[in-house]
Amino acid sequence: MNQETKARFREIRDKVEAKERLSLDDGIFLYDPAVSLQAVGELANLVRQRKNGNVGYYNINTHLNPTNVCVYRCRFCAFRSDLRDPKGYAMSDEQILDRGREATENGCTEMHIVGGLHHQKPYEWYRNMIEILHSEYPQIHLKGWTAVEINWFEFQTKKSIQWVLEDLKSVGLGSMPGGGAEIFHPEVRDQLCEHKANTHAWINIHRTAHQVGLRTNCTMLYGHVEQAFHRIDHLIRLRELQDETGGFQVFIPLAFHPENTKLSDLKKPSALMDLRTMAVSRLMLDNVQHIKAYWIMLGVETAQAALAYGADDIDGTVRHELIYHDAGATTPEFLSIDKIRNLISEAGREPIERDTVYRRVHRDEQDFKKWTSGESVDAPQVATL
Ligand code: V47
Repeated sequence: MNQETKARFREIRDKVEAKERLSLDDGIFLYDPAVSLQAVGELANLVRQRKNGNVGYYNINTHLNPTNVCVYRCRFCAFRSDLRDPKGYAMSDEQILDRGREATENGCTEMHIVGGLHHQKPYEWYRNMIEILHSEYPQIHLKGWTAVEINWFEFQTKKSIQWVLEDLKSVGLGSMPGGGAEIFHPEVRDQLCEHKANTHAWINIHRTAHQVGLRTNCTMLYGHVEQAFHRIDHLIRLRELQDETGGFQVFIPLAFHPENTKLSDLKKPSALMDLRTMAVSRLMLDNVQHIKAYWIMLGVETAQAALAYGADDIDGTVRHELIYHDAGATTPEFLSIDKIRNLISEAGREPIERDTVYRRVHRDEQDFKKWTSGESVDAPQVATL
């Protein structure tokens, strides 16, 4: 770094050390290639250590993508299908319940449920899925439906967001994943997915979810047509909602995978870009407790490195993930519990199993499939809404 860059970086480091909030300009500066990635990473690592100690969280989870048929045609998506396409599918209740049984046998604490917006399936189909899974397998936490799906249910039912969320909660929805956020700035969003839930809708749905007592996650899809300004603008919009509600548990930066998408001419972001985005996210989102390095999309090695660049969580063992694997991800289909624990230990962190809402999981030593959730892993003021 030259003298000028060093001096500007020192200003930012002083702010971080003093726990002062970073600005839009600070965030954009941290993306400047002239700023050493190592230096940005070290600063993010300081914040990670301050917030979460020497720990790497994981969970035991599975995915359920009940249909890939979708009314939208997002340009970054390789998963969606038309109804008549041979690839198109929609799962039966029996297939869905089978997944619940398999998850229980594998000791899963969480099922991550997202899919397409199938124009022939009414709201009741989506609701029923939550209801039957929850009544048959009540111990599994159902983290389901992104804001994009909730927006679609609002349209289908002609009811309010609050009504939809309370209705789903009443049949067993436990929390919401962070998908569908992409990039909020309209200059980019309109190029990626002009028809689906807009930024206002995404933010408002998460706000309402927090108000009705559902914790949610948040994401950002990077490495396509956006610039540093759009990424930092996105992070600041999330930070503002978090100031208001405190309902986000974790932020997950999602690296774009171009294969089989309408943007397949673009190159996948580099590992260096992945690590910088992890670190900048940790630094900008001073009010979000956890940052997740989703190993499925980063690859195991980069996810391990990310634990020294601001991330404190690497998601779960994962089974049946389709969104990234359809887009060319070469990561394994799942990781065993031993593997996930080892990769966290190798990165110098203590592996701790958490449940979806960041409570420590205690497993029966004789039978690992039996477990209970204990105390929150977070400080009390962060753990409660
Ligand atoms: O919204 C879709 C992204 C998201 C591609 O909440 C793609 O714990 C890259 O949100 N290349 C869904 N990204 C996944 C998601 C998620 C993942 C893990 C954990 C959590 C959580 C949430 O995946 C979509 C979109 O932003 N996506 N296609 C693609 N080709």
